[in-house]
Amino acid sequence: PFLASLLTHETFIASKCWTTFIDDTPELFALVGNQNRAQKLLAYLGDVAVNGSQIKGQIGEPKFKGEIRIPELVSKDGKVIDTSKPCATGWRNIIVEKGPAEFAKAVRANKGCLIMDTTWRDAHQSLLATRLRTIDMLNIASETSHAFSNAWALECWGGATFDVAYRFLYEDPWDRLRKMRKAVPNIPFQMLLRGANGVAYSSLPDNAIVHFCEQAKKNGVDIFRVFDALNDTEQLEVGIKAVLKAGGVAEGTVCYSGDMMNPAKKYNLEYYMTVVDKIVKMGAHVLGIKDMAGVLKPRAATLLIGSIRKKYPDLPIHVHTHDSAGTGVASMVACAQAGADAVDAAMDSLSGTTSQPAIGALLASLEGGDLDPGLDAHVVRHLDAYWAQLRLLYSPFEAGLTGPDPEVYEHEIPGGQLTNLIFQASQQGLGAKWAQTKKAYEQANDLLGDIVKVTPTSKVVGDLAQFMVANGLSEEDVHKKAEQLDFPSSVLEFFEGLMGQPHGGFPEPLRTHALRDRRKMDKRPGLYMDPIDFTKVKADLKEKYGGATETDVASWVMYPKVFEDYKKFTDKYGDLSVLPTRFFLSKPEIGEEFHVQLEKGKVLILKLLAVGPLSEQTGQREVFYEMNGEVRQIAVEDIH
Ligand code: 3PY
Ligand code: ZN
Repeated sequence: PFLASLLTHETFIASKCWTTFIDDTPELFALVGNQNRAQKLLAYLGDVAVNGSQIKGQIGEPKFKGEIRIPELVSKDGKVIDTSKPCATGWRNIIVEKGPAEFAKAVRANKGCLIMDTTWRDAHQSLLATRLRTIDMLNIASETSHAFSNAWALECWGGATFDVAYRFLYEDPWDRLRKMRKAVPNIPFQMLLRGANGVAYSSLPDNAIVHFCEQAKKNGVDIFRVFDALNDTEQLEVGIKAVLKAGGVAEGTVCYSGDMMNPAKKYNLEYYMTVVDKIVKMGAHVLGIKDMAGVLKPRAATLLIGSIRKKYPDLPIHVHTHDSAGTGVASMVACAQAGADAVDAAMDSLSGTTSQPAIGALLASLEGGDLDPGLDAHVVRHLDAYWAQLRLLYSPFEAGLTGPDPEVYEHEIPGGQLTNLIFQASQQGLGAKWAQTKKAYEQANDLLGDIVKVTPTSKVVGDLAQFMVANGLSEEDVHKKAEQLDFPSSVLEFFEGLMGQPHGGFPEPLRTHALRDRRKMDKRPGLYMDPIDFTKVKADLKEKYGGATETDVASWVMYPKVFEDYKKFTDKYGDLSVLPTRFFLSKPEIGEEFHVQLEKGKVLILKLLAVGPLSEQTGQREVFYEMNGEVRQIAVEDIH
């Protein structure tokens, strides 16, 4: 049809110059673009119809099969909120109009304790293997902008969402950021940055972090929670400086580990105060406390936040926790009472256990008093009707957690990793081994010198624990056989110094025995690395892909192989981020109609008509789809 329209187009017939033809007649080329996209989309849908979804980590089909209902938001005084347009008021306006320093002052002057909603980042990272897709955030974006107009921020980017978007969802995380930003103009967007590791799993050259932060700020991030997994302040400084240079709000963060109230433990109040002092000196606008495992008990919270507040009356404090043991609300209330300006929580349906504490519970605990977060609990509850449906839609990624794990105070496994390890154990039928893995995690941590555990160091401890279980090694065995053992690569990278320097140094002689003739870095890794040649990277990518945006460059620098695999996938199937999640993860019923909006005003109406028999000759099946009233046939290889 394209060639026919082309040959009969009056401009073409009039033989106008070919090169201006594209500019003068964009509708024909848009048509071709859309047909191309539609064809690629059909290739994916055909694959799913024959072979099922191949999304990694997916077990079974979504439990939610109906049409997702967008709830009406009703305020506590019974008013229906008009969500046809996003809300325009919110804390972001202060950041945009007056800058990060004035934002910090304004939040200190605010009486209540603000809430950051983590639903779009940490909640699904901790409960649903980070699989939440862009479309499911955009579908509720306008409602969210109203319900959370007085929130500190939406945590919606960074951490594991960056590589998982490319790797397993075949989405461009930058595209997600830009779309979310457009849909939610009023609430600050917060991201999680792993200091000198960026959003990767070990350090990168300093200029890669600078470039990445510039791009993140330009594309929509306002507040950067910058942490280092070992609280190595030199590593942390790389991230904080990059954020300050980019003009973002720098939330310099200390990771909380162990039990401050137990004098036998390594990390005590004095230790934390020393790290805080250094973060303040670096010029961070906000201090973050990151309790990634949910081990900050209420009494410790009172002491820690109280001490920081006393020493730094003007410094905004923002606390993050996980509800693994079920003490999240109690701890966040204790933080608020001790002087925290903001605490983290998640939408009720995506909260609890390894995720953040429930917003509803936190609002109920603080409402009406001096610390009232200033959100309408009624509205938030209505909004949660959406997330209740989504939790079922993403049921294939549930880890099967049954309740709180008070043992977290011993093993100290971070929320996201705890879910992940339970999932892996259940997949391998290692029910009994799960208890062993937790114990081994504790032992692995001791072997490594009782380190702060969060991405990427938590992976090091987890890998060593699994290695010990798989090989039946005790702590003593590891010490004795260290010179012969073939340690996991993450353990060797940690020992090399690629993740920074642990407090109190590396364990010896284990480090030397494990490394043998590998290098030892005793300064931060960035000092050993050559800067990235951005001009060359850009030219190389341009040559390979015919074009490269600045954000493509940032992604390639962070994850070259992941980026290239993503490009291969989209070359074959196109941009699937527009496909509703149910049909991304499972095939429709025969004859069931569904819609895919390629872009504004371009909707495909689709219906699966039939899946043909297996051809012995080709190993393929014919799939018949109806698309906008026309029957389309796709030949798909049956991989079963
Ligand atoms: C991450 O780095 O992805 C984390 O969520 C750490 O808690
Ligand atoms: Zn977290």
